[in-house]
Amino acid sequence: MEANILMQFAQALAAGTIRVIDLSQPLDAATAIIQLPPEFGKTWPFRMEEISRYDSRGPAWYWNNFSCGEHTGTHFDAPVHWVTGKDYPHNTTDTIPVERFFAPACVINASREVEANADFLLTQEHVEVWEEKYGRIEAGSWVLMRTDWSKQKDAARFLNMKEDGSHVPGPHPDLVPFLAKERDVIGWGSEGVGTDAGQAFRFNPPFPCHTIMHGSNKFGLASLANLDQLPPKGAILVTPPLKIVNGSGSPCRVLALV
Ligand code: 23J
Ligand code: MN
Repeated sequence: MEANILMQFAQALAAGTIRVIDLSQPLDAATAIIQLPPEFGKTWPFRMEEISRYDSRGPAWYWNNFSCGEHTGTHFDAPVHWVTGKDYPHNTTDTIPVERFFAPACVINASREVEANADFLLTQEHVEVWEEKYGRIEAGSWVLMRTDWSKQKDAARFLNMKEDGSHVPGPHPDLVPFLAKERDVIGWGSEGVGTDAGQAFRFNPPFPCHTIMHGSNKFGLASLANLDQLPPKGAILVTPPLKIVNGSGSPCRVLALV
């Protein structure tokens, strides 16, 4: 065995003893985008236009233009995304210290509860039961809520909009300060279109995950997939957003080392 830890890492990847799991959703024009009440500004959906494909527009090359909102598909939320996080230094996609894009993950499985209730909210009690089994959530860890919601491939079912808004699971408003302040996590990740529950605009405070996580200089990951392939503890996430100057977030190829 190679003594150098990075060479050990390379060998483990080559041997398959460390596997890489893709936690990202495919990104195309069908990718669901968040629907906010009509008085608010709108995010663009993902759009792609071919520039050339080995043809008269470019005989030897294929490439595309694309456009989308920063918060499209599997994406990273920076602290500056919310008004509560606007004054932290290094709170934008281009200034967050890059070391923070590598962190361990705790995966809490709520798929059974969500099957019975699309509005299920993960509570502190649920997290404490998880901690009794797997140990205390370590400072600097991601907390990922596994719901299997990402298995809804149809955008309408994924957003689950009703007369009274979207019905998608997320964190209970009382869980968020516990994770941010008592566990000092690096951020919260969920399989829904945003980090907050679909009905979170009604909560006190509204959008508690955005308000409190970003207000504590923490991050968010939304529209995650394949959380069912992760162990409850022990995976390392790789989550670099694009280096958008003053960006509030970006689509992100989220990878887990297992
Ligand atoms: C803007 C306003 C409300 C929400 C969001 C964005 C997101 O979920 C997001 O993608 O950050 S809830
Ligand atoms: Mn977002």
